[in-house]
Amino acid sequence: MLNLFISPGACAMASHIALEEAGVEHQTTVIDLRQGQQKTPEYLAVNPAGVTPALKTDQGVITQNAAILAWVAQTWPDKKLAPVDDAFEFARFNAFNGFLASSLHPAMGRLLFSRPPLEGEVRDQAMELVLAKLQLVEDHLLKGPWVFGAAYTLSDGYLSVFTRWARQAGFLDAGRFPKLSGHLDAVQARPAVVRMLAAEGLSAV
Ligand SMILES: N[C@@H](CCC(=O)N[C@@H](CS)C(=O)NCC(=O)O)C(=O)O
Repeated sequence: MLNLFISPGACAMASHIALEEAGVEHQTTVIDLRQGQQKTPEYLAVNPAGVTPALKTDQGVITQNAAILAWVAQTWPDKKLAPVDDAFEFARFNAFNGFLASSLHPAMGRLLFSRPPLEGEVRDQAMELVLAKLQLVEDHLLKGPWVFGAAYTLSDGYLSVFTRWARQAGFLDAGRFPKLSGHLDAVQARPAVVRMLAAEGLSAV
């Protein structure tokens, strides 16, 4: 059976949502990041990079949310979780996920999870960078109602990880980011996401 290594509330939620949306049987294994379980020999044998998520499949382990999302969408094409039949549209799906992984996620991670926490001008600059990236999504990348328009894709669940963090931290201002705020509400209302949140012991924010 598929085994997804997760850390509740962390970015592995994107892959967890994907498995729930696909409706495939899976189990989850919790890696407690605060306890440093991502650096234990047992987990490093699964993912030597020492981060979650990692997905154990019959063929081996897949790491990186963007890769797991593409694999889920391609493995269960009938679920229509990404435009897998159109090379151009699928490239755009991967480009959006690449932006989340390589741009928005690192910027938010630095702002919210730096230890020791950022302070003063350094924190202000980190916040400006995050707000500029959210503005890019608000103004250009999020077509609405879903990222690519009328059809929900796994990019929507992935984006919601970061807007969830932003709302929890108090800077997903619905006045400045009306599309992103409405998008997060819509994602959190999906049955698959409700199941994911319950399985991770979380609530909608
Ligand atoms: N680009 C990777 C990022 C993975 C990542 O950084 N995961 C974080 C949680 S959101 C983690 O496990 N951090 C633990 C650590 O850095 O020690 C992905 O999307 O899979």
